[in-house]
Amino acid sequence: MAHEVIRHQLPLFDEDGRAGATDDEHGRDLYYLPDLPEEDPYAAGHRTCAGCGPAIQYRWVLKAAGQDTVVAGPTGCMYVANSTYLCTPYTVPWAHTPIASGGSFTSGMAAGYEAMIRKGRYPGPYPNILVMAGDGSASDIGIGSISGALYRNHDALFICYDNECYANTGIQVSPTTPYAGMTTFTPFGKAIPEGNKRPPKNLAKMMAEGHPHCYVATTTVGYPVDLMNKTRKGLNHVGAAFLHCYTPCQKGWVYQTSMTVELGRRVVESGLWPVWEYDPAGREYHYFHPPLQRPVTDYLALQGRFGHMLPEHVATTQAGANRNWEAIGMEVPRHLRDLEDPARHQRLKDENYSMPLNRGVGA
Ligand SMILES: Cc1ncc(C[n+]2csc(CCOP(=O)(O)OP(=O)(O)O)c2C)c(N)n1
Ligand code: SF4
Ligand SMILES: [Mg+2]
Repeated sequence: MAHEVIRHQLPLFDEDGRAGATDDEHGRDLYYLPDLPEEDPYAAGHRTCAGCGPAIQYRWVLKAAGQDTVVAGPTGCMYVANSTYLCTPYTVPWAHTPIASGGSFTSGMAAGYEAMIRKGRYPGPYPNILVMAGDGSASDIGIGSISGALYRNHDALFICYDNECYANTGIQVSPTTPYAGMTTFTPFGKAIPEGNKRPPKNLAKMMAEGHPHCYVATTTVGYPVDLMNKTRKGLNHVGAAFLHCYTPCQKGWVYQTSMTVELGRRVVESGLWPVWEYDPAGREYHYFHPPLQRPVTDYLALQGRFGHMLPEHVATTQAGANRNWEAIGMEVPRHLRDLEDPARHQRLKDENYSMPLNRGVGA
């Protein structure tokens, strides 16, 4: 007789801190945190860079998932920096997979647990199963195996931690590198002054449109409660879920280490990273409308990877952000429309708070 597969239902956290508690001048309560679990299945003692966005994401995701969790990680910074010889920071079972196999490995884990529980060989309940893949893995080398896992609807959460480059091998361009983002493979120069000419692949929308039965969401490390709740929603969803999380890379992007979380908010407030959820039951998108709309320079100037941008490049980025505001159903204020004109800009390195331009990024 087949045994029943019992699944966890993780309660959601109170989310007022994202937009509801608005007692500072920017409409953001940066200090709000609800009661969070004390456990940290991603413990201190790893070897990522100071201010590493993916490490912050790993910590919040595993705090939300809890102790009854199994994790896979395809090759990337978060495999290398987290697994020095004979040591990992995980207090839960964890496996390294080849960079292309995050999806297929996790499918196997999910199918294996389900079969073992049904046959009475594992007592259950069904554990939280998740994989955290970099953007190089999830949007490029390993996208096929993740898409296959989503299509087959394995009961697991597939996360892309997006630091917008192949970081571990020396900050090379990836499909999610933004327009004008400098990497070691997209240096700026006389022939190509903007560095990277292409806009980023819209990975999360590809996953939602391509797999309409899956729960899909975007978030950033700037909104810890949103990230933790979407982790729990993805795990509670019976079937496959995909989460795309913006995670700044201090080494590759060249910014002050204390600014990781701030960047995670500014990228949303400047219209460059729409935060949304796709509900497979109603086949609907729910967009977060931030209380503040900033010019893109408030975001770009904090990072050395953009320091080479000329006025026309900044104007192009603003035009892209404005189209994003329209796509999520927000008005584009007059002053942001005006900033689509290159004549309104100076070179980015001349903006206030501009970080030094760094040609040796990732070297
Ligand atoms: C098939 C294959 N190609 C290339 C590599 C080399 N490689 C190791 S880590 C890495 C970078 C992965 O980038 P990403 O997935 O974005 O993770 P990040 O390093 O940025 O955290 C690459 C290209 C590999 N391990 N396997
Ligand atoms: S290179 Fe970037 S992603 Fe890698 S450990 Fe450093 S900050 Fe984190
Ligand atoms: Mg990456």
